[in-house]
Amino acid sequence: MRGKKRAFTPLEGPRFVGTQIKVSDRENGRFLTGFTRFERRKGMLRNVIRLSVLVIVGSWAVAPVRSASIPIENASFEAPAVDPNGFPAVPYVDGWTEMDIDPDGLSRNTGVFPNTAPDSPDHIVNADGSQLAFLGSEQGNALEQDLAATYKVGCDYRLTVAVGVSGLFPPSTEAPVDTIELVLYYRDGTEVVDIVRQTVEATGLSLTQLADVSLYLPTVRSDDAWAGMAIGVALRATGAPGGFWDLDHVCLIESLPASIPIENASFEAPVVDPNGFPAVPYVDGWTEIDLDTMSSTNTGVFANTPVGRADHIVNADGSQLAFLGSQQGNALEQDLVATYKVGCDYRLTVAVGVSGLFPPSTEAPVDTIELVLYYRDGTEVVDIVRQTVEATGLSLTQLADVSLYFPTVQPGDAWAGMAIGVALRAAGAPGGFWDMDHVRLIESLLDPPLALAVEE
Ligand SMILES: [Ca+2]
Ligand SMILES: [Ca+2]
Ligand SMILES: [Ca+2]
Repeated sequence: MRGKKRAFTPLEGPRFVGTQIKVSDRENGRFLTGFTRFERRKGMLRNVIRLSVLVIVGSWAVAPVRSASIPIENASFEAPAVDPNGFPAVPYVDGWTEMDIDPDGLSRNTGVFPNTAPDSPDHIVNADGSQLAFLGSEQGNALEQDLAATYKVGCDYRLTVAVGVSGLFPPSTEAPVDTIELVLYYRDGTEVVDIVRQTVEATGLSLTQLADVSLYLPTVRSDDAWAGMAIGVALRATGAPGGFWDLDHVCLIESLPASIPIENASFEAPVVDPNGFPAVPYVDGWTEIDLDTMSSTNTGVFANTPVGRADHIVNADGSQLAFLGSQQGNALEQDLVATYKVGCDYRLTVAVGVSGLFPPSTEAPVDTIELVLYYRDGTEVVDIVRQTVEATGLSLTQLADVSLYFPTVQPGDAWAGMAIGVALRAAGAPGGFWDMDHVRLIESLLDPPLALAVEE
């Protein structure tokens, strides 16, 4: 494109003609790419450039790159290439460590084979590329690979493999049913240590159509032994001898769950006057559903007491918390800017404690609160999922994290694409107060563990 003249028509405005150059945008202290020569109003070029910068930044903010495919060597088992004029299988798999218990030492329990011609009755209709792997069904046979990538703190992982069964020598589908395991492991020294395993049964699998099976590893924490260690992938036979599995298209997706913004999530506003009464009956950013319609004294914020005081909350986030009267009907609600995204799952977490002076009842009937995710049908609040939390066992000086898990949003769900609603509702009798802090909503792109889905 260098030196070549290009014409473009921005937003049906005046026609700009020119070559691409850098333009200094002094107001924002940076260089932008633009077009030099243009007809008519000069100001509009600047506006168009600004607009395009905004659009780019905006689209990053809305859809950040949050998941990535982790490279796996020979993930589709296309190597070594099988000679089309020779025997239609090779007992080796490039890039993988073969655990092969072939009693004759010929490595015939693991290898690769080419798919048959499309008109052949045993053609695998959804193979990836032109070859697949075979794996003998007897426990002890396996394919393993230590990846260059490592388990990253804050990320979760999904391993997916396309699985089928040999037409000539299928694994047993009668008891004891043959199985394989998908495994994610790390190494402690040289020893393989499994982190998660998913067992897959031969029952219902096809010889001509592979089924995707998945293994899910939840968010890696900094204190996990595998944090920062090389990722290990294993596909292990765990059955009896005599059968063969077909494997293809091993895929590992790494995803960084996103934190969804919640206004005043830590209840630091309005700021409580340090020289005044240590509580305010209002909560910025939240809709207060308060049974005390006159004075709003059932919902508000309060300042944590100083360190060393008997009622100091040791793990408060920031310097303030919210209080919520225990009587059913009191609640804090917030309609977020973010929407429920198809394919995502959500975890709402709140730090909860009880008032030292007026704790909710821990004797029958025990007071409870509910964490709720909702959407609005018009103006009406429609609960999607609720989690009840009892006052029993909660502390006045140490908050406990309680969570609501909401699995994958499906395309047909009424709330798909709707604004996310968060509610914290009292569901008990009057007389007590709950302490709440640090509301968090995490969105993850990965499904929870998939059940084996077999398509006929
Ligand atoms: Ca393949
Ligand atoms: Ca082999
Ligand atoms: Ca706080």
